[in-house]
Amino acid sequence: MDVTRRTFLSASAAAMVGSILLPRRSTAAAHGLTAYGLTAYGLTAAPVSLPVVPGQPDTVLWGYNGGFPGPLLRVKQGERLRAVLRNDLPQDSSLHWHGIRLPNAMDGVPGLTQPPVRPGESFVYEFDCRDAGTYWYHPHWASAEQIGRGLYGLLIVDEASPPPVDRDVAWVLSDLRLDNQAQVTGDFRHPMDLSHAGRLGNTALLNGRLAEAFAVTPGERLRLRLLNAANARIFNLRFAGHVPWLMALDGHPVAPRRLETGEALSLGPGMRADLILDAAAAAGQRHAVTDTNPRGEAYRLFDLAYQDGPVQSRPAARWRGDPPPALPANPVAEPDLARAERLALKLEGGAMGVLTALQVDGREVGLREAFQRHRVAWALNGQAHTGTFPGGGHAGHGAPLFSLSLGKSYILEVFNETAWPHPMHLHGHAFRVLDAPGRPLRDTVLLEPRGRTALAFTADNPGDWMLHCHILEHQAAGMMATVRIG
Ligand SMILES: [Cu+2]
Repeated sequence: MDVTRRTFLSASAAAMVGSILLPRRSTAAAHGLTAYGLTAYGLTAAPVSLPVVPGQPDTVLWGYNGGFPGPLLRVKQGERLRAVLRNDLPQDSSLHWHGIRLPNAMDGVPGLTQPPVRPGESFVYEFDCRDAGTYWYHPHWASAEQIGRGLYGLLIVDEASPPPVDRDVAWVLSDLRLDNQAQVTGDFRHPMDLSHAGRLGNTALLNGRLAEAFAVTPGERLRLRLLNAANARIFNLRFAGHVPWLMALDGHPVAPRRLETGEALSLGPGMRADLILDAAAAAGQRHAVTDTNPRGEAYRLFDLAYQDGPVQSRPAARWRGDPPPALPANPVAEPDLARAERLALKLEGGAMGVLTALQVDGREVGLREAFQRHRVAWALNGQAHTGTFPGGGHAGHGAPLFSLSLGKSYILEVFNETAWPHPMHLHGHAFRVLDAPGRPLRDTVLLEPRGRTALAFTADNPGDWMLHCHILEHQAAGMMATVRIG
């Protein structure tokens, strides 16, 4: 299948979704302007109409440069990225670079790290990409609506020597809540979504399309870069007939290990995983990639469809079964566990919770009143922040939840005292998840209902950083805070 590099698959209503083939440097240079180790992109946020559901009318979305998802940005590790955001939306916006350890002023949180980018205005982001891996960008203004309408894209930072594979492809997983004309419903901040599981879509998407299948070639080795860009859906992926290697989580390498047969790869909103998958079946075969819905029922996302007929590339049979080499570690400072200061973070509130009163922007209120008057349903250590109301920014967060010393190590002990899962995201840093196998470095960690975890990190990036749930309705309904470093 002929696929235009660097763009998402054609606008046709084809049932077969092709790959987003990730370009090597020469192709990227044709789109991003590269000079002296700096790659520059322009990103215009604007309404766009695209075919999402085959056989249905085009869907009106918000996208970057007319695309959904937005264009794939790509730089080499150690290089500098410049991205000029132009806002042609009917409301303010910004760009946040999820997972990138960058200077605070480039973090894209309006009201906290920069003023909002008004309609018709532009903002220049520029920073070094120190860590290789799979990252993404999205607005941090009215995130639930802006991401829920389609504003996001991938940022790939290439290792100096990427592992040899036949194809390097991205799977942006997300969902949309569509009406029967395939239009995005306008019920953002629905009370039920705010206080329960968030805005779950009714149409799960692969690379911005409702997909029947993803085409693979017998014998090829694929590097799959998975992103969960959904507002609230937690993907639990299973690969029938395949045992992919897990290579990286949230951009950071892990010791390669095979997913056990039937083992689910769990990706909460905002999370990424890099896999290496050997396409070992024969031409004509189809194997399902499945997800489970919040009720625990499995459904088919799409099939891995082995091409019938002549093989297009000549995949190297040499891969078959060989363990891939580990990706090189990123230059993240190891936290000093022996000397780390311990901090407790309690996630509270929501439907079926035990929280009865909390502080909303510093004022003590009952949870019922907080919800009715402020649409606040969640708290962190008894505090909720309503910085997203009435606009979409983060002004008025008040005092930081934690004030940390620059360069010191911390262990954040997180207790989920709610009846709901929460993918908790810290900006500007990567932390080690101490109780997960292999203690992976991540920027987002998924807590199960009543679950707990411990996160270790070095507070080596000065500034005011967001700490929030990446179920965007939970964030909007109070589940966010700032962490001050330095
Ligand atoms: Cu949450």
